[in-house]
Amino acid sequence: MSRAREGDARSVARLISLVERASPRLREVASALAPHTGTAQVVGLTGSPGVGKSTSTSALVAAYRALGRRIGVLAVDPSSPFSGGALLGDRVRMQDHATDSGVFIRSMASRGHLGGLSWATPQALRVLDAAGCEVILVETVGVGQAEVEIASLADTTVVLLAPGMGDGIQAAKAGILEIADLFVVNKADRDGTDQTVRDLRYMQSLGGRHSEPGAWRPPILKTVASRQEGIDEVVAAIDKHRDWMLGSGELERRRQARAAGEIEAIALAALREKMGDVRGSAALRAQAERVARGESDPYAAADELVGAVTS
Ligand SMILES: Nc1nc2c(ncn2[C@@H]2O[C@H](COP(=O)(O)OP(=O)(O)OP(=O)(O)O)[C@@H](O)[C@H]2O)c(=O)[nH]1
Ligand SMILES: [Mg+2]
Repeated sequence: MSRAREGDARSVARLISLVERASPRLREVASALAPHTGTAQVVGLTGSPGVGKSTSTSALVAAYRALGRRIGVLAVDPSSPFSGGALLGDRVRMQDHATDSGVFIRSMASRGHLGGLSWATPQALRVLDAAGCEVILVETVGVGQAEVEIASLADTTVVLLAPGMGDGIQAAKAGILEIADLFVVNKADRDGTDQTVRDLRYMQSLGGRHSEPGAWRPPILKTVASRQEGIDEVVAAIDKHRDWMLGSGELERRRQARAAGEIEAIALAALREKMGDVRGSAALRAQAERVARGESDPYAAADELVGAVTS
């Protein structure tokens, strides 16, 4: 564990494996890591499939490394299980950085395991944080819940769009406007970039939480990630957002909300595990009989069951 804190890549990898396996040793690990967490800036990247998240992640890693910052990357694939060789293509692309000791790269699948993002990803973030990563990039595909979850995990959420994908409209539908701290229109080498920027500006002008006085107004940037163009500006905007969050108290607020989510997820998982034993048990059957006969009501019966597993 002390090796991981010094940033030893193999020790870090081992600790993240404990997270993935939901190892019983995690309690001990989490307790030892806790005093060393809280410094990393967690940056979430989300957007439709193929918009350029992985390319942008890789470009951002290069930009941060040029600034000498130690960086972690978590690629979260919402569709394949942990063991399923998640994001193999991305791993290959990230080989550019694989030999750099200032970069930790890890992919995790979010589904099929204890509530996915809500459970495992924050713990992996803690490991990377304690290992001294100054910035942690979390890439996730923007489908359904995933982008909302990423927003609750990240200090700064970057929403990527690309021209000509009808993305602007999709963004509004998916509520992406509400979660973005930064918009990046990637593939700015393509036609329709300025139209996408205008669409976003127009949607921003319609209101939302960002239109309140003193609120952060998400900037709209253009990049060609595959050519490293506009990436330094994205880094600068992310830094600016962090400064704003520090000054406004928003960072503290988000981190407390994140911690609350983690505690809740762990508590509910523990409870569910215990309740699992209840299912089909004599205790449940007895309560069910009483409810069916009208001798008790489902609320009182549920209270008794919960009481039985938590006492
Ligand atoms: N023209 C152009 N192509 C780009 C740019 N950025 C990425 N691409 C290409 O777009 C394709 C998809 O890029 P990825 O980075 O894999 O996109 P992604 O969002 O990570 O995709 P998923 O993880 O599958 O959702 C690749 O072929 C990239 O080379 C860009 O700025 N301009
Ligand atoms: Mg990708």
